[in-house]
Amino acid sequence: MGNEAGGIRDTPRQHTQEKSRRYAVPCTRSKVRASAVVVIALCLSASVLVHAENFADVKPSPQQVEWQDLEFGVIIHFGTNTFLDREWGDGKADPGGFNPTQLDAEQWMQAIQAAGAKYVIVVAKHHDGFCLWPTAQTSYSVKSSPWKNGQGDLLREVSNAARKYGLKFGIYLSPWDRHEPRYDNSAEYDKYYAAQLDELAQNYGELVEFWLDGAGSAGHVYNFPHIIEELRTYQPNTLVFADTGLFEYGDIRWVGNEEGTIPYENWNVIDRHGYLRWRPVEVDTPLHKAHWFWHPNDESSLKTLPELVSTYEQSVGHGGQLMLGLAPDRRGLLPEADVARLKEFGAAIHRRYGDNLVAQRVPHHDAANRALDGDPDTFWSSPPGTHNSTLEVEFPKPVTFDHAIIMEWLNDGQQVQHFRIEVWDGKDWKTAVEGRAIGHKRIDRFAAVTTSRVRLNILASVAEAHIREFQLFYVGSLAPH
Ligand code: FUL
Repeated sequence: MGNEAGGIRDTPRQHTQEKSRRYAVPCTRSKVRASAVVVIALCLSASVLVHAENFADVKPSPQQVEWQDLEFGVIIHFGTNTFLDREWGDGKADPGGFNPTQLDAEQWMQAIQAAGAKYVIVVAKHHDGFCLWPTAQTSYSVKSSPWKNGQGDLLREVSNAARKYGLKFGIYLSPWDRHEPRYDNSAEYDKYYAAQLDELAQNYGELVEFWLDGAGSAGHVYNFPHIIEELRTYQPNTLVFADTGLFEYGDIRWVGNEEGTIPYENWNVIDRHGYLRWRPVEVDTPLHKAHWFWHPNDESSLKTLPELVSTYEQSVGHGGQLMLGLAPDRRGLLPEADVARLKEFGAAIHRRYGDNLVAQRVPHHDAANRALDGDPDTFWSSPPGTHNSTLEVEFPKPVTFDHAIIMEWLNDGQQVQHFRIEVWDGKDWKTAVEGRAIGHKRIDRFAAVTTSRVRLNILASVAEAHIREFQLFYVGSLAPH
């Protein structure tokens, strides 16, 4: 990989660009080795030409399938920044300032559960280097803070609480470290980072996701191949999130913005410098606009309910994963207003998508029922060898709807490449929605229609279409739009 020059950025606002910068990894090859590598590369590319990969042939791993089903997680930022009104700490904060007096991880989990999220990522160490667990690698941690007289372990508390509430648990460990003196020596810092990762990977149970963030690291050399090997040794099923700069190491890709939207079309397979991989997308966005950490007098930045619903529809509803940023306050609690908003959010999603009108259909006990039964664990396959097919729903009396959810069974790859939702007006099929990618979940909004016949018309699928669910809803004036 190339080693792009660039100093450490010092303002959070710049980090979106930072994420797109490339990390450097060590390169020790001699010229002789380099020519051998060229010969091997030519042979490999010849065999690649013979066995050309096709987008449609690439399938997810079982871990990716399971992770995509989670749909919605949260990421928690808490640390010395919380007490200093900062987003990016400079690494000089006194651990003595970290003293939440009412910390209650179960309060966090209750709010997270009410929002409908399925997993929790904790920022174990942010760019300031302060560690929320009593690591043996540095004293710059909760061990040196007054919280629980230096006896606390925030990761233990959060991982226990998460599991108690049926939520999966994961970790963010910032590579960029503004406190650790070894950061200036790449090889030494690699050892430090890998040792911390070992602690996290071995002591807090199964990690659903490991967040590898590129912010701040431009120009620094890391031995990521080794670091990821360490992680995989103890956590073979963890999915690594990686932003653009760490493209090679990720199982999940960054969406490229922090606004909470996935631009269409969203295909799960991407080209990684000449080879194709299944890389589902994750959308990270904070509950408070542009703030990952808690700040005093910041109530006005709390996203409104319509904003959150729109974020949901443009992330989960565009076939991706929503990662919502939450920030406990100086008490160690999620602020009451945030808790209330999370609860409203969960309730609003349930209200909009809790009453699937397809349940009112004329029952036909054929294979198509598996896409209409409201159970995403069953799916309908169009007849073998087909590249187009239709799935029709008939109602005993006309129903009115204005939203649809379609879910594709992805285990065998993303097959559907063009479809329409069509309604029968008594004479003809009229198009309500026309789209390309479906993917894990697709939510479409359209002008309300009233009909007793509707169909999903798959105009093109690479192989048989596999549909887990085709659902219809009337949202109407349900606030928010
Ligand atoms: C970014 C970081 O720089 C932010 O501070 C935050 O942690 C976000 C989730 O990732 O890259």
